[in-house]
Amino acid sequence: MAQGDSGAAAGIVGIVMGSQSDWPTMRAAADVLDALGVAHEARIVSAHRTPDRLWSYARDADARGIRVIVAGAGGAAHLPGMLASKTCLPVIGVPVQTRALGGLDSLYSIVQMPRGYPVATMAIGGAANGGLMAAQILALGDAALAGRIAAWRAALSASIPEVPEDG
Ligand code: RP5
Repeated sequence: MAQGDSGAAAGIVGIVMGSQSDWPTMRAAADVLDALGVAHEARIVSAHRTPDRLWSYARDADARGIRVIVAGAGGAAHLPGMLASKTCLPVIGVPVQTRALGGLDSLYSIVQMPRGYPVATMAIGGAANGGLMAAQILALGDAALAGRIAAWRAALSASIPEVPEDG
């Protein structure tokens, strides 16, 4: 089992990223999917450095049982959009924060897709929400998962204090 994969042989959610350096950001998607009991896999698939890997990943994802892709990249972040050009599976884009431009470059690269090829774009660094969005899509056909998401949100809500404290 590769690092970042859940126990299932094939992940239902494909978490892909342009570089190893994106993993500290993207592991938040894996963490939330773990918490919700959603099978997932994590792969490095670079639009520029491994274009053949990108093409075969997108081409084979549906047949391999992937239902949603969460794709994170930084800078010239073409990975989510190129995946969306090759597969009809929903693609959720996560702009990774960059040193030079703070992630605005990543955000603009991901969000401005042409008509016909949408990428559901999260906030800069918003990998946890990417995982949650993937789970919510899957929960449309999975009442048990919908219940786990509701419980997860209720726990988050309950953890928010009503009165601020010093320090
Ligand atoms: C992008 O370039 C990756 O998604 C990453 O965010 C960025 C920098 O990659 P490294 O130079 O750290 O491998 O393709």
